[in-house]
Amino acid sequence: MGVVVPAPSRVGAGRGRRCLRGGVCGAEHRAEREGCGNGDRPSAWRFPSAPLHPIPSLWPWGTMNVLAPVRRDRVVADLPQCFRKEAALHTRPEFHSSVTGACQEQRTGTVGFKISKIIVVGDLAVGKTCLINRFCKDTFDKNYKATIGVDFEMERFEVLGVPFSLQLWDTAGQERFKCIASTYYRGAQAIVIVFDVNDVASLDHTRQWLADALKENDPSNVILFLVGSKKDLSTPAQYSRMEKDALRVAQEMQAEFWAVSSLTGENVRDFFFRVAALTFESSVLAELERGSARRIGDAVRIGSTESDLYLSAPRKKPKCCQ
Ligand SMILES: Nc1nc2c(ncn2[C@@H]2O[C@H](COP(=O)(O)OP(=O)(O)OP(=O)(O)O)[C@@H](O)[C@H]2O)c(=O)[nH]1
Ligand SMILES: [Mg+2]
Repeated sequence: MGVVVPAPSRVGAGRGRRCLRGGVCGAEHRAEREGCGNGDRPSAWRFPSAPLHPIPSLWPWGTMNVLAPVRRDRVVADLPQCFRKEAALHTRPEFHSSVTGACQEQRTGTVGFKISKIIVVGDLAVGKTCLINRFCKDTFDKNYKATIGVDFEMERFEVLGVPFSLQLWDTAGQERFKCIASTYYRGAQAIVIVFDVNDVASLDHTRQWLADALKENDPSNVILFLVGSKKDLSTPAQYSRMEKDALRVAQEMQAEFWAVSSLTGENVRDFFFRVAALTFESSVLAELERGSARRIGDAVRIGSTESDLYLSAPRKKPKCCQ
């Protein structure tokens, strides 16, 4: 689709600008640290303005690792806990033991080099952009400026000693931009569906947002989060009424539920740490599974005669071998 993404709604300030070449960029451009090939270097590649503390232990691959260093406050040493046990992706107190073992033995394959794509969807003005900005830049803008198309931010973590990057895609909630935004849904590892805890209609609409996002992704390969925003605006009584409904929706979707406030920052950091940790855990488990599948494949090849390996007639030997 020859989409020309309109001008960004919030220019500069470290937000990722879109590829003006059109089509799907995102993860596909991650290797293009020089930008999108059209001179429009995504601004999210700029290093965060906060002081960085390169930690030597964060660089097990030495000069191979060309991404920005990990900030000290992005180090995940223990599994961050869920917000509500009733709607959690899992309630284990620690990382899966095979994941911990793989990290200790540096058997995480390509996970340390990959960038995981997280898409953030939901109705207009529910607070998607503010949520990302609170975490990535520790800022909050009380004025509403609609996101036009999509924006993205990069966040680098270190999880169990392994570098891990998240690309956070902030999509537009306005109907007129939905078509553009949905072209960026593909290849997500996690889908974050945001609603406003003070607006029951926005909770109802989360089912449709999920359905649209899953059209572009394999449901068995993505992890889901349902996030209620603007918690600061509801009274405890209003909030607890809404939470019952939200937990039900989250259970239906098999999503993990969180409630946050980007204004006060309540739960925002914990939420993104949980996203990073669970995405990391599932990436390592997938990598281990791929590794063992490869080993089983090798064992089959070693133990087989050539005739076992080919369903059709065995390949002819080259003339020189006859
Ligand atoms: N009180 C309060 N207001 C919030 C919070 N989060 C967002 N807002 C306000 O809600 C409005 C919309 O926020 P945005 O983050 O721009 O909403 P959005 O979901 O990105 O909207 P689109 O880009 O149009 O899809 C802004 O005026 C914000 O200041 C919050 O946690 N508390
Ligand atoms: Mg927005």
